Amino acid sequence: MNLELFDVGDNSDDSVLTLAPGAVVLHGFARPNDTALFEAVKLVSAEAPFRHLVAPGSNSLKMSVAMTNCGTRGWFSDRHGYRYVTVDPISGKPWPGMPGIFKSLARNAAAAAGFEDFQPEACLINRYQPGARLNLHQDKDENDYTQPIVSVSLGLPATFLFGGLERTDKQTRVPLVHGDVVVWGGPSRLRFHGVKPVKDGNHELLGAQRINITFRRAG
Ligand code: MD6
Ligand code: FE
Repeated sequence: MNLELFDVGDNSDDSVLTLAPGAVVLHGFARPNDTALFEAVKLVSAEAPFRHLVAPGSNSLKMSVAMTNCGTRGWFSDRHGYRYVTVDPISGKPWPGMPGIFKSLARNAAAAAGFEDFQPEACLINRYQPGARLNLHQDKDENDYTQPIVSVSLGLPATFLFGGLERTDKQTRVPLVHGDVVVWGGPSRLRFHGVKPVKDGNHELLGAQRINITFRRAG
C-alpha cells in the first residue's frame, strides 16, 4: 500500500499532517506544556516505576521499551498474554490517577483532530532509552474502536513506522519530535505501526530518552 502524506485544510498550516483518514500528526501540540507533562510523568513513575514487560507472545523475552501506566486501567503484558488491569501487578495498588494536565491535553488534541468529547481512562507511558524500539503491531486490546488513541512524544526524536491493515503492507516513515501528538482513530484505528530504534542523543529537557504517552478508552 502506498500512503501519501498531505496537509489538511489551509495550505498555510503545516502544523497538521494527515497520515491517512482518521490519523493525524499535530506538530508541536504538546510543546507549550512540555515541562508540566514531564513533571507529571516523573510523579507517576515515582509511584509506579517503569519496568520492562515480557513481550506479548513470548515466554520470557523482555521488551526494550520500559512501561508504566496511570488512570483507572493500565496495559500489562506477561507470559499469560496482554490485557488491561486496574491494579499494578508489581505494587498490588491501583495505578496512579491520571494527572489533570494529561486529561486536558488528551481531550484538546482529540478535539483538534475532529474527535469531540474524548474521555480517556487508560494512559500508557513508554520510555525509550537509546536503542529501544517497538515492533510492528496493531492496537487491538480495547473493546471500543470508535474512540481514537492520542499519542504524545517527548524527548529524543524517533521514526514512527505507519503501515496498513495487513502486516505486510508498505510502511511510511514518520519523523516524530518533542511535543508532537499523533491522533489515531476511525478507519485507521487498526493499522500496523511501530517505532524504529531510538538513536542516542541528549534532549535539553528529558536527557537521553524518549517518552511516549498514549491515551485510550479501553472500553
Ligand atoms: C510510540 N506508539 O510512539 C508507540 N499506537 O512510542 C504506539 O504504539 C501508538 O503512537 C497507537 C496509536 C499511536 C501510537
Ligand atoms: Fe501502538
